[in-house]
Amino acid sequence: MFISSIYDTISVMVKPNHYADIYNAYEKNPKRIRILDSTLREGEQHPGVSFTNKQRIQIAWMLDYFGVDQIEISPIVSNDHVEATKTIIKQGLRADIVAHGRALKQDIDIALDCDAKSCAAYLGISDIHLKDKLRISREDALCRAVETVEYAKSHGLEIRFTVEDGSRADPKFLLQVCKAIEEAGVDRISLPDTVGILRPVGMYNFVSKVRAVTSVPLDAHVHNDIGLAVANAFAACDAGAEQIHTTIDGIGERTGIPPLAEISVALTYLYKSPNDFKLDMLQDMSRLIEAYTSIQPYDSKPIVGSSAYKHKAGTHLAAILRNPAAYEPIPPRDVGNRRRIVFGELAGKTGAAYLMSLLGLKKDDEGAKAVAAGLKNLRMGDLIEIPLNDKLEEQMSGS
Ligand code: HCA
Ligand code: CU
Repeated sequence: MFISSIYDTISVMVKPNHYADIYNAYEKNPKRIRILDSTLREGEQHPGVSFTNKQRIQIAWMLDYFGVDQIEISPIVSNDHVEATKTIIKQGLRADIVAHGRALKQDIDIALDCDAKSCAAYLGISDIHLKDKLRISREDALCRAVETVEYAKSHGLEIRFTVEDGSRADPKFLLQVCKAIEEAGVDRISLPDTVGILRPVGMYNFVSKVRAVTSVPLDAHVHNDIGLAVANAFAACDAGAEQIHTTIDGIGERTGIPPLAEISVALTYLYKSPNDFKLDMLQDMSRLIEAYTSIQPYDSKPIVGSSAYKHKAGTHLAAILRNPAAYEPIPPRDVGNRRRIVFGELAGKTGAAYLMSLLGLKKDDEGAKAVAAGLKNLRMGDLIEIPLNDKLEEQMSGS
């Protein structure tokens, strides 16, 4: 009796995620992981996506207000993109605007023409890219990489260099290129898993190898072909990368790259990275991209999906009505989403009683049982969904 009451007291004092936090915590002073958002570059490589310049400018403002560190755009694509890049740079946003292009002087010139302070150049370094895409030798690639970096630096630009398809390149050549561009003065190196072929420990090893031979800040650019992009991005950070590339809703070539929502929420809540993101903008940003692309995120998409905060099974409803943290790791309002209760054949007695109280009916045990049985008999699956407004949430916490 006495022991169980001690346990009861302890269990109410401890925050719901406390023990999970103990498992997650692996550093006393977590380092800050930055975000580069590439919705305007990688995102526009998603099939069917092409923003207008007005939309590009609005997206840049939103990303900046949200708190990302860098925003990437590719002025080399078209005159429209040049205009968009120039205009976005003129806004004087807090985030760096990175002009992305190939490892060619002519692309660096376009970045300069846009008055960019920061640029990114990519060059395939795997044998398949060298032989079948670029048709150049390793020596040529090495020269081109160094010359591009030197050219950008001599024109006063910050430059990130991307060793494209680096995860499939000969590690000896990868390290040779990284060391050579470091010597040439590169400001950051992006380590991409361009075709999404690594598992998390593979990404860890890939980044560790480069981390061991250079002190240049490293970016993780990972693709989601097998669904491991978010996990791989964090594995890269464990190995020393300090900036993750994202897009809103994860749009990008093929299956895309890590979504901004998952990365920013995990950084804040699971990695305790000291960023200052306005997480409550996340669902609105996702809706904006949906409106501009007609790509609807799947309903169970983490954080921003329409089902991410729906509760359905009777046992879940019973717990949620007492304390939403029972089935919500992060409160929906923190990320701009809303809690919804689904009433249907799984609602059970507690769900039925709650539904009755919402409809102004007197709650009684027998009535609730009858309504629960009625919902089950209808065999209609989900009958209604109720988004909880402030008043209902208050009532819930007061009951
Ligand atoms: C591309 C390739 C790239 C570049 C990544 C980066 C990749 O489409 O240009 O510049 O960091 O996945 O390797 O997106
Ligand atoms: Cu990519």
